[in-house]
Amino acid sequence: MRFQILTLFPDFFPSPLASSLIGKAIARGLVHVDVRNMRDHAAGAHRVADDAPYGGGQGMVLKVEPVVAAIEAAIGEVPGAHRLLLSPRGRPFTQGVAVELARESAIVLVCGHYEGIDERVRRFVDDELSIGDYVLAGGEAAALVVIDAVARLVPGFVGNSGSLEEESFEDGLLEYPQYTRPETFRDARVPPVLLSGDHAAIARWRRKQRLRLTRERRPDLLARAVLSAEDRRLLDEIEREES
Ligand code: JCQ
Repeated sequence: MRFQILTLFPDFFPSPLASSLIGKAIARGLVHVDVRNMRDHAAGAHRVADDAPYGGGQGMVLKVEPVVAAIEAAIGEVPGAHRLLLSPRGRPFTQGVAVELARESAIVLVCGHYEGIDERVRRFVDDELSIGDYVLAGGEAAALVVIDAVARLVPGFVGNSGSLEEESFEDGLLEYPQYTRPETFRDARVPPVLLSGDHAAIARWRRKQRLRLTRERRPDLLARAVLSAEDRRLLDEIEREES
């Protein structure tokens, strides 16, 4: 899997990409990341990549020519790469989108900046993605989020079993609570069922915790979750325990 990041701030990337499991995947050759400075495609001795907005207003706008030249250079290197623009206006980035993107062999990530990017850039990308409803100073952190979520789905990535469960985001429920040693920490005990060795009881407890947490914290996810008859029974139990 190959990523090309197009940015005005290439210094943003080396240490996050060298760290953790992404760094390991890069070192193993499973994932390849190139960082390209769009300023190298800007014209003139001063390589100016931004300009004042037509019509007036605050701040600066990223110019269309250096961005499109950088996209075209990236496609010249990797023909057929999927081109993405990160922006608050994009299609919401979800696990489902990460699964779709993991099927691509190459992805170009364009990092916007300033008050925005010249609108005419948009016809030179395949999709525009938002990682959430907030405004970042630039698209760099968003590009790292997308790379992290997609790269971990690449077969061979550490901890990726390549299971169907993982790839479908399973059933759309939040995960159950996890514990490890010690058994007691400042009066907080590990739930006894997890020490019981009763695998069926543990599986039931975990499922119920997932339903309880999703109901409490993310009713929007619960409404769309795939639930069995047993899940409905567990949800009834949870409701009865509450009242
Ligand atoms: C991405 N959620 C927020 C900021 C304009 C392309 O135009 C712009 C891009 C950015 C950077 O991205 C984000 C973002 N997902 O802020 C302003």
